[in-house]
Amino acid sequence: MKYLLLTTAFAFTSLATGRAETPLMHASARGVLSLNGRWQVIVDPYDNGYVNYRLERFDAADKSAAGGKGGYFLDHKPADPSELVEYDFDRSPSLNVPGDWNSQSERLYYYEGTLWYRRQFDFAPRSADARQFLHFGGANYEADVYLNGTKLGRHVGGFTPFQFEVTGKLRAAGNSLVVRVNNQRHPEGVPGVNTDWWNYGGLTRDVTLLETPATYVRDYALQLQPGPEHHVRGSVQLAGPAKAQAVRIELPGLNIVVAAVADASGLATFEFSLPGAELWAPEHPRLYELVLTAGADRLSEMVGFRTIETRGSEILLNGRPLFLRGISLHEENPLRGGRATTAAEARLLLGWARDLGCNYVRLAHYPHNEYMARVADEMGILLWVEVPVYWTIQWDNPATYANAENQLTELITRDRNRASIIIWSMANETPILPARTAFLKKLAAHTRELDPTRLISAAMEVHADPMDPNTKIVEDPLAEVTDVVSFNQYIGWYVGVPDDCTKIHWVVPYNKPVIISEFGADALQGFHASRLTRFSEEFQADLYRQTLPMLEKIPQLRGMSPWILCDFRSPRRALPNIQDGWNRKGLIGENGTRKQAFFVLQEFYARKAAEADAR
Ligand code: GCB
Repeated sequence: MKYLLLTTAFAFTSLATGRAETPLMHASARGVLSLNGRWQVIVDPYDNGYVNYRLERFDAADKSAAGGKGGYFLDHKPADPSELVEYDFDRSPSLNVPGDWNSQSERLYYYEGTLWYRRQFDFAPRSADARQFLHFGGANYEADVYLNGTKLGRHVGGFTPFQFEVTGKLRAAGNSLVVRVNNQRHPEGVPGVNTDWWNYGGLTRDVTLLETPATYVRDYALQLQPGPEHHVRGSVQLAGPAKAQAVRIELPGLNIVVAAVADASGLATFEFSLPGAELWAPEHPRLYELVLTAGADRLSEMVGFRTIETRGSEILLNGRPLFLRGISLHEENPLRGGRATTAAEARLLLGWARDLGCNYVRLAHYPHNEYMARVADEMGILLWVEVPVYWTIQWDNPATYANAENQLTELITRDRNRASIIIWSMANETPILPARTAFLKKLAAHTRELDPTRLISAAMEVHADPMDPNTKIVEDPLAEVTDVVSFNQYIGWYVGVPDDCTKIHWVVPYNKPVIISEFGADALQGFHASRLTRFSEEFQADLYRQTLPMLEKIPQLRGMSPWILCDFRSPRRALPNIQDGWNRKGLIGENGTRKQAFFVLQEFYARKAAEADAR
């Protein structure tokens, strides 16, 4: 049984990843200078600015011949004006940050490789002892970061934040921030080389300069305990020279002020109760201002309090059974075909989900930007979030495991104070093999250690009984460690026809809640034909009509997230005049128009909501 609220994880030390970067902190509450906007760019398909003609890295400590023939895109300023320099950021074109490069330039549409970004800025620190951090919301897939000609470090993984401390490295005027971003796919990467989504490259999320006092609140966690007492446990982690000091925790809306003292490691733990607090729930997503103060540092965020747990096949939110009326979502704005990057786009997508009648969304297949969970907190939408352990990755490769674990750690570190998030998902549609199961069980154990309060899941697969193709079995040793049993199924699209749905018999031998993580069919918005014609809106609507009663036959069914809210770009989907590079399983087309199936699901969810109200 799991419970929780808001977040937890008192094991702050295990969040350290051993990389050169400084630990993540609450960027949205700390930003002093946005570095969003136009950045100069140089497209570098042969990585000429990164390696010389012997393939030695210019920024490697042990290079032997670096500086020989080859580029040098960093901030190299020739001492000798006659020196050959074959690049010029000043005369190069620019792109928007945050933003993927593919949707900003036709010639970069399919580009997978290196692109160099440069941004210049001035900066005046608030005080002499203030600390500064450069924070990147995300860069797909690897980023090498240089400030004023010095390398700050590198980050691998396309969807999670990273930051570098730059205290003492900034100039009052003319700072030059250069980032090499490379989005090549790698067999040992996470994800690997094959995905059903667009491999958007670039600085796809906000870039911000953060500032703190010398000692600052590096992290915090608050957790509502299950039960009627509304008891909260929490902790604050300080970083800096004066760790052992008083910490104040305030919830002004509830007239709560709690005093705690951090120990020599900067950790302060505390407990308090919340008499009269309204709990966070989809119907009333009540958020309270939380103010943390330690010495000169003050951090303020909006937080909600709720518990989530399972009991047998029930999912309980604040102790009450819940049915998850969901939809899956990619981090993409279909109206312009590109990564969604802003709070407004999060509101657009989650607003469409709410119009559908959803109280729940699956953010597939990688960590979405931070706005998604913050907007979901405000709108009252429960979330499943996941890491891109997708289809086929190198289960036996320790570096691949370390990469997946690091992405998950960064995600949990960023988001564990979001009430909307109830499920951490480990993987999507992975094969039942000993190495894979060991990999995912280890990842699940790591997740529990970081956050023992939320539910753990994975989108598993369904198999037909070899003796009877209409008997569908969900059996996976991974389900031993997940709190919910989730699986994708495509009866009627990849397997048979929608009319088969009436014949299906389910075997799901677990006394755990079942969430169907995907089902669906492609339909080109505006293409009308008989319900038997693939790619027509009628076919898709019929598949939904037949699938919903079939799924309701699963006694433990407690939710679903059909595939998918909007059509999305995918290089795998080439069918001319139908797909044209888009996966058409959206309930909403690329122009924002709703397809027939949208209304079928909307009606079903209206019934489910009425049933829940009647309980
Ligand atoms: C799946 C995958 C999803 C695909 C979808 C499809 O099972 O999890 O990423 O986009 O099927 O459309 O085939």
